[in-house]
Formats: sequence, C-alpha cells, structure tokens
Amino acid sequence: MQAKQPGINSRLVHGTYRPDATGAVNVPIYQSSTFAFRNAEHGAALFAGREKGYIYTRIGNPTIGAFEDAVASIENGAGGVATSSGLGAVNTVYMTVLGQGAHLVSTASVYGPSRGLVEKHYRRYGVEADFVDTSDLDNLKRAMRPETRLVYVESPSNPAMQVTDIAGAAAIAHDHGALLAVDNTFASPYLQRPLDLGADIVLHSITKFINGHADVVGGVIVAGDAGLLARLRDVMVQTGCSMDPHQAFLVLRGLKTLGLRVERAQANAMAIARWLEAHPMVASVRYIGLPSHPQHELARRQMSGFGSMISFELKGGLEAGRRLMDRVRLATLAVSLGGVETLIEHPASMTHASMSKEARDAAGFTDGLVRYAVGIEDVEDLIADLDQALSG
Ligand code: LCS
Repeated sequence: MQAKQPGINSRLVHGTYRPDATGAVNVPIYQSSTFAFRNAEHGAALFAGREKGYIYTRIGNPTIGAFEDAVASIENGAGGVATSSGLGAVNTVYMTVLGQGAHLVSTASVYGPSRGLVEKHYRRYGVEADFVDTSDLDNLKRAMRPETRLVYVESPSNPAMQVTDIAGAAAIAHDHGALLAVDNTFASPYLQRPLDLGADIVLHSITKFINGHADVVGGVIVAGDAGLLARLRDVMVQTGCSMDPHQAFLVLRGLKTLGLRVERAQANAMAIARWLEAHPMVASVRYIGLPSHPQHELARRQMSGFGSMISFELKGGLEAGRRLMDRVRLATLAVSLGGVETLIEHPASMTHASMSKEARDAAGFTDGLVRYAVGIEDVEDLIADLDQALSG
C-alpha cells in the first residue's frame, strides 16, 4: 500500500529537511560563498556533473536547496529554483522559454513590471507579445500564433483580481505547442497548485505570502518536468539572480506558518469585502470570495480559498481614494502584499505606474482603484480603521 502523503500544513512545517549530524532541528544557514573540494578529481567531477555536491553558492547551496525542495513539495513539482527576487523568477522563465522571433501571450492585468520587462527589453531582442484578458479563454485562443512559445498567466491578477481558468489555458497552450507558466503569487501554493491543473511552470514572488513578514525580497520557480527545471536553473545561474542563504533561511521560517497566515487573512478579507460592499461610499469591490465577482465560481473550483487581496473603488473616484489612503492609521500606505500587516496602495500611480493609461484601461482597472492587502490583525480593528478613514 502506498503511504499517504502528509497534509499541506505538515509539509509546510517539516519541508523535506531532516535534522543533520548536529541534530539541528532547523535548516542551518550555510553562509558560505564557496565549498571546498576533497581533491582535484572531486572538483572536476562536480563540475562535470559526475558527482552531486556543492561548488559555489550562485550554483547551489544547502540552505537555498532546502527552501527549493520545500516549495517544490507543496507545489507538487519536480524541483524548485530560488531567485533573488520575484521579478528575477519572471525573467528566468521568459529567458528560458522565449528566443528571437518567439511570441508570448500574457494576462493584460499582469503585475506591471512583468509586462514592462517584455515591452521595454524583450521586444529589443525580437520577442513579440500580446496582453489579453485571459479570464475569457476565447481571447487567449484568438491571440495564439504558430510561433507562440509561452502563455504566461497571473491568476488571480494584480490588481484587477481577474481569475483565469488554468486547466483551460493549459489545454490551449499545449494544443499550440506552447508552455503554460502561472504566476501564483496572489493565491500562494496553500490555495492553488497550478501544476496539478496542467501548468508546466509555476512561479512566485516569495516577497509576498510565502515569506509573509515583509522583510525579504525573493522569488521561486517550480516546474513539473526535470528537464525544463534544469533549463530554468541554468538561466538563473548564468544570469546571476540567485538567492542568498540568509534570505532562504528567513523564507523557510515564514513558510512554516503559510497555512495559518493565509487562513486568518482570508477570513479577515471576507468580512472586510462584505463590509465594503455594503458601504454607501463604495462604488465597487473586487474580491473573488464575493458572489458578485465575475469569476467567483471558477475561483471556487480551482482554488481552495479566496485569499486576502481586495481592490475597490470609491464613489468619489481617485480623490476619495487618495483621502482614504492618507487617513488610514492601522493599515500602512505601502506597496507589496502577503505579509502579516495590512497594506493599502494606489496601483495607477504606484505598482502599475509603468503601464500606459490605455494598457491599464484594457487591463480592467481605473485610476480610482485602491488595493487593500489584508493582514492578520483583528478584523474589527481593520474595519474600524476603514470606517474612521471613510467618515473623516
Ligand atoms: N509577480 C507578482 C504577482 C507581483 O505582485 C510581484 C511584485 C512580482 C511578481 C515581482 O516580485 P518582486 O520582484 O517584487 O519580489 N508585486 C508588488 C506589488 O504588487 N507591490 O509591490 C511589489
């Protein structure tokens, strides 16, 4: 009989690490840039790949490796590649899959710089791209070309909160000989596992939920196929966007409580979204847990919870949104998300300012949209804070 796999919280707490010779319960920080070879033959064998072991931290490191294995285990992948930032992970995926003349189809409401990287830089090397509303798969189908190599989906997307059918997008990508990569940052692997739904690659800005404490910038990529993973690792190593051992140690620490943090933050988010929806000054609320969200049923099918990201618009538009952001006291006016603390920001002038007004309109978010990343504080305090900021 096959042993049952431990549940996700057991895997989050224990990872794949077992106490080493010293008995250390937690993964030690191997803060060393380089590793000694036993002799010249050993060094040559490691470089030739005839033996497994550590050479140099940009290529591989035990602390970073423990983090990569832990995330790969919860994403159900063949292995992971940690990167210095989430955008480093995005670039590693692009550079691995795209080449001159290749075409990319991506979610229009993708994180601004994930789009900017293509439009400003990859285009200079002959890569073409279309950014479409992938929450309607007909748009994706129409955008596919014979030279499409990569379908890149962010779901739920930042900050439009659109949800894409990942299994459907995988089928379309594969019918056209392309790979599907999913930016799973907003959901976290606790709520959504894209590889199980047919994606080839999943990536995260671990700066957000995976680390969860707003004190580390980093990224990670997981692939289902070992050959593809090796190609991704090669690009990470060659472009030098490696993680640091201390960064990996902190993220391993954050990962253990991912389940607890996500459960608490999404319970808070549901209560806040309902409160906002009923507030007379609020024009619209986008929270995928609300039945009013256009992809609520799809999110229910492909995710195990609705997460803690809310976008909303006030009846007074941009000016009213600005006033609110200046008046909140418990929530912090700052970009980023996925930490224990609640953050509020204005996408059009902050995280997505690199996009043109037309691109933002096409991506489905207006200048008046406010993004509210719910943390794990007491929900009555968060609601009281929004209440005083709206009524002041
Ligand atoms: N993917 C998504 C969905 C993101 O939200 C971000 C950062 C990235 C990738 C890039 O990751 P980083 O390099 O920052 O680790 N999103 C941010 C945001 O919404 N506010 O500040 C950063």
